Amino acid sequence: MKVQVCIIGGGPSGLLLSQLLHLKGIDTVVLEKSSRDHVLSRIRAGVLEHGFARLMREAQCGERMDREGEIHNGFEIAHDGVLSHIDLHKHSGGNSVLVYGQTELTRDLYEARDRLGGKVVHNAEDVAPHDLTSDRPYVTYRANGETIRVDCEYIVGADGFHGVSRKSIPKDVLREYEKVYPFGWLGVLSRTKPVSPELIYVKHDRGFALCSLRSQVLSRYYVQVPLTDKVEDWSDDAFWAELKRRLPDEVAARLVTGPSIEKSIAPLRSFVAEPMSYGRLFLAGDAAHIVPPTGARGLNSAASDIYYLYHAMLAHYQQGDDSGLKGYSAKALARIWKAQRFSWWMTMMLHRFPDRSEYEDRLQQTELEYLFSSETAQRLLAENYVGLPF
Ligand code: FAS
Ligand code: PHB
Repeated sequence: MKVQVCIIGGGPSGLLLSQLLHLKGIDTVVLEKSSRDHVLSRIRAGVLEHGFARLMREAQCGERMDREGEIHNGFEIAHDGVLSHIDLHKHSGGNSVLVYGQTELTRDLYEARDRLGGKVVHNAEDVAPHDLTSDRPYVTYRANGETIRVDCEYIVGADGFHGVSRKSIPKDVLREYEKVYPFGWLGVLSRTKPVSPELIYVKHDRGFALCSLRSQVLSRYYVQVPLTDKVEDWSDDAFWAELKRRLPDEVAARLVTGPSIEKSIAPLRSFVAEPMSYGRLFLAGDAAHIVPPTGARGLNSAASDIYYLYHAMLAHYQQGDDSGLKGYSAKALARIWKAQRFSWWMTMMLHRFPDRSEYEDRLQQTELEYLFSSETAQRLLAENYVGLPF
């Protein structure tokens, strides 16, 4: 097989880039190690920056997102038993976010690839990039017991945190920055009416909680749990009881509970790999960076990588201009680190840290008090949450 761009990973990053390049006549293939059903079985992000939504529309994949997604102009922070509203629309100069689940977004991308006849290979085993520093790189993978070679001009590693791409960059070239948090998020998806029309982030002495949604009949809730907890330790009843303990009374009183249709524990980490390119390999999305989901930056950070890489590839193929490819890593990292900072800040402000000093606890309380007393602080939060410019 010979293509211009070989994309490793059929998650949102890889699919979105493949779709955008295809629409400009650039030939790609996506190599995904799992089945499509497995990719679509994962419950992940729920909030899209307006920049991500714009990219989906440019990729001709925004129709159902715009029909079924919910525009949110703000969210609540619950603390000390009361709700305080953050007006994103007012404090970000008129921007908002779109609440639309990553699962549905990925489904839309797959269907768009099918409509265009895009090449997506599922169950690709032992995917391996080769000759990254040559001008004729290639990728091999195994399917039905035979090894297949994909000759290409560029390789995009969009294969997530556990993928093969980042690990293909030599150890003496790659620098990794990481912070692991001493807790995880236990998440539940339930076919129940959301407790609130807007998201509620909860700071409580028992730990963080989050009330989110996928639609008016599908709710997504999280509670902070110790890293030692296992999902089988948590019955549905135990989850609902703990969530109610952390919510303000009037919110807990109207919480509609029901059976979980998905329940999982995700550890929280902050991670960045530099550089995000090596020879003809370019990393995008979770392959290069991870944030704690507190700031809803995970999937959204992938969007700016895809935007930069898309325009860099266009400049190369349409004008023979390689400045975008040469400058991709520095440009992507500049925005990635701002998303890292914001996600770290939201996480430090809202979670319970078991080994924190009393001084640090008071500082955390002061962070919230300052936020609610200062429109400047709220503008800072809002401009990051709706998405910094690409
Ligand atoms: P992905 O990991 O989504 O996709 C990578 C793809 O590459 C996968 O399909 C994988 O099967 C494939 N792959 C891996 N190795 C391969 C190989 N060797 N060969 C071929 N294919 C390979 N973000 C938020 O904004 N809000 C949230 O609430 C949130 N919750 C999350 C919960 C969990 C448990 C996780 C893991 C992440 C969460 N995220 C959240 C972040 C998440 O949404 C990511 O940012 C998003 O999936 C990034 O998309 P991709 O970069 O495409 O990576
Ligand atoms: C979600 O709906 O899954 C979600 C929303 C906002 C976050 C994290 C997760 O900050």
